[in-house]
Amino acid sequence: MLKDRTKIHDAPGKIGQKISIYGWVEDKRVVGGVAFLIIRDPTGKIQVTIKRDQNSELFALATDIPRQSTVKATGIVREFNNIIEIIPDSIKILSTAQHPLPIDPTGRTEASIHKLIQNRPLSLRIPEINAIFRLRSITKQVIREFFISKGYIEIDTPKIIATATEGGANLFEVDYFGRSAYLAQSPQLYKEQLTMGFDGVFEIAQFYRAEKSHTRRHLTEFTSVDLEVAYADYNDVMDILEELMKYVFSEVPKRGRAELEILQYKPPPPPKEVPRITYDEALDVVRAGGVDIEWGDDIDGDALDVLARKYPGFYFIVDWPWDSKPFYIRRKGRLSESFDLMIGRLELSSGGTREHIYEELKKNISEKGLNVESFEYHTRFYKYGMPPHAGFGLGLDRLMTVLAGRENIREVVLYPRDPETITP
Ligand code: AMO
Repeated sequence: MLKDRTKIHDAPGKIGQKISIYGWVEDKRVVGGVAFLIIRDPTGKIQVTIKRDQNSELFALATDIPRQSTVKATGIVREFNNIIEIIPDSIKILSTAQHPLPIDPTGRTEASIHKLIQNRPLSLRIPEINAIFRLRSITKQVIREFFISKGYIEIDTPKIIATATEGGANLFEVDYFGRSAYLAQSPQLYKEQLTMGFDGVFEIAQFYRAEKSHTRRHLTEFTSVDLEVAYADYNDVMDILEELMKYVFSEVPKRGRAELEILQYKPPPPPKEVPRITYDEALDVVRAGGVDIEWGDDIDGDALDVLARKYPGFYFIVDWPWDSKPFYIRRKGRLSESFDLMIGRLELSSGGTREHIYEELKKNISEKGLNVESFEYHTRFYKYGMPPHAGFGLGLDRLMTVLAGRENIREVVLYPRDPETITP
């Protein structure tokens, strides 16, 4: 099949030639003695024209084909009245679509986001939805390419783990042959350990948070882009993250031009320079905007609205109170060497310098009220020459909402998981 397949977007270059296309019947019209099939594949659509008086058998077959059936059409490509069409000498039905369909894959009748997700494979026949996931694939490729160009090593860390990394809450427990195990919330501790032998490591993988959040930016299974770099501090990795954002927001629109055209969307331009404001400065902005906020509070709700009005693009909030950050972040008095990368109201990434001194790390663990012994499997490596290191975790799904111009994180994830949904 593949050998004789011409992708539909290549058909206009083959006028006068005989080609075979494979795709689905998006639409069908019969006008007098002429049947018009609109056949689509992921690359585009084309008209297939069959005249009754030229081929009555094919005409009968074409008029009977249920829409959305998958077909192979073979024939000569021609241009007529500025329309590229195929005059088929054969049409083969490869798989018939049963009606009624659960959603309208032409996208003309709008379906709820829930219905689209429940019928994800079929929804991919809607050009906009198909374009979102192609753009996601392009984005992952661009990110991977960036990291590889820096010499970082792609790693795979376990998703079934014995202890929490991001704190005890939000953990999915699994029965591991009669013992308790958990789904990984992030690759945090493993990626840190691996800086012992590599200059930098990255992973793009799914992680799990048992958060009963019903927002448009939280999932229970999300994809994280993680980086960890040896001999680096938080300023160094903010530089890398800023460079990554510049690269992604300039490369993705170039390589995903066709997809963004279908979506009729222009992502924000690559940032020129990303301001770095301290947590304390952020509180000043919030208070000046008339919102009450105590030192130590998270910045969310109205406070975030105020901040996003002053900084509608990318910005870092740095030096968060140590109390608000996990044990692995390096402490700086009552503050920490940490950052969040924001775009407007949306947190895209967080990271920081890690504590790499064995005794200090153990102190951090106990000050967070965690059991020092249960982290010994991890902390023991810090006795053997762990380099200073820093890194970040970037939410790919959230990033995709910005790149594809979508409001809801569920629109950019093929099979999203939230507290209510674990099917399909
Ligand atoms: P954090 O918990 O801030 O940090 O997560 C990093 C980024 O991952 C994304 N994210 C989520 N996206 C969708 N649904 C969720 N439930 C969800 N939770 C997190 C966000 C967030 O900014 N280990 C640290 C990172 C590090 O320091 O390297 C961590 O996991 O975009």
